[in-house]
Amino acid sequence: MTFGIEFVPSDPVLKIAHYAKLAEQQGFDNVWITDHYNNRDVYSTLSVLAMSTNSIKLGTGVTNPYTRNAAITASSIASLNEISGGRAILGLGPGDKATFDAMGISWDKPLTTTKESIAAIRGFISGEKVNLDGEMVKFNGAKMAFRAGNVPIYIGAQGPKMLELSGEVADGVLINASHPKDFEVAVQQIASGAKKAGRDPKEVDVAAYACFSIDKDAAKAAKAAQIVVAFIVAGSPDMVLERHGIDVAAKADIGGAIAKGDFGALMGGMVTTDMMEAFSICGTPDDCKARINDLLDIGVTQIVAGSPIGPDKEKAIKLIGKEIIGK
Ligand code: F42
Repeated sequence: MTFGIEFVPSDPVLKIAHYAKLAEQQGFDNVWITDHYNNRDVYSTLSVLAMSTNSIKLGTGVTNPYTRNAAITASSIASLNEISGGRAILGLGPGDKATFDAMGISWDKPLTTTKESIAAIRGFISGEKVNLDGEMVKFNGAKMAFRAGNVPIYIGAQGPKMLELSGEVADGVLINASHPKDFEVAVQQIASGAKKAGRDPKEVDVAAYACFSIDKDAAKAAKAAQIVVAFIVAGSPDMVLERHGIDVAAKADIGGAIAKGDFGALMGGMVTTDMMEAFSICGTPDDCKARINDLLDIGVTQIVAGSPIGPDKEKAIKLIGKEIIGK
């Protein structure tokens, strides 16, 4: 099992570098940086992390094939691989419609675009002249002028077809989920994609990209995760809510409270214990360890501690290092 940590560069880059260094010291294997146009740039952030750490692997968690052409992504990730001495990982997912609507980008065929982009990026990274006449991605003899070694490619996926694609073509998959019930289904879908491609499903690193909140005081840990869980509920497909026995109507209520900025209502009972249980790894080190063990039993191979990590990030990173990774 490996441990990852996610940072959202809504924080200044140097602050993230401080946390990443601490995570490396505490035994984390991977740091993942999210990519949204309105935050600090993912590759600038990862380049600073490359210079301030020594061994932790550095991943985009995740970038997308719409805002950046596949050749540009290949050049960026290969540059990071060179700067970091071979520590880069490319995490790629299709992104979401609302973001691209705001940017005036049409979000067509996300699955096909992801699949074809990965084929092109693999070609660029391995130094090939890329000729691709895909449905969504086209290249006519483009080629990188430099090589910087191999880069593993992970896919950010939740849907059945995306999970199957991950099994077919990816080195790993980052799944935004925290509960064994979600992974029971996902692991089967990944395995079916792998088998289709003649691969051993074990070749695919299955990462729980989880809402994580740890503190010695369980109530403090829960309080820090409530808002993140509210956003997850508001954005979850009905099928996922039903899988966890959560009233689908609550989604609209929580979405409404988020839209109004009514955080008092959200913190005052709208986010139920069942929701916390379904959509976060949360509580004391023992609580978190119990959930992690359940996830490992079901086939998860990497735990990524995502936002909020804990009520106090620095304390939380140290607590994970001492009480979970180090044990
Ligand atoms: N998105 C970001 O923008 N930034 C991030 O930093 C980020 C991090 C992140 C981390 C982990 C993670 O799991 C996801 C993350 N995401 C991030 C979101 C990510 O980019 C994707 O939005 C998300 O993972 C994709 O969700 P999904 O697997 O549900 O895929 C969507 C596109 C979907 O609808 N999938 C369907 C499925 O069954 O899997 C398939 C849809 C399909 O088949 N489409 C056809 C096609 O060709 O695309 C077209 C069908 C037609 O009718 O035309």
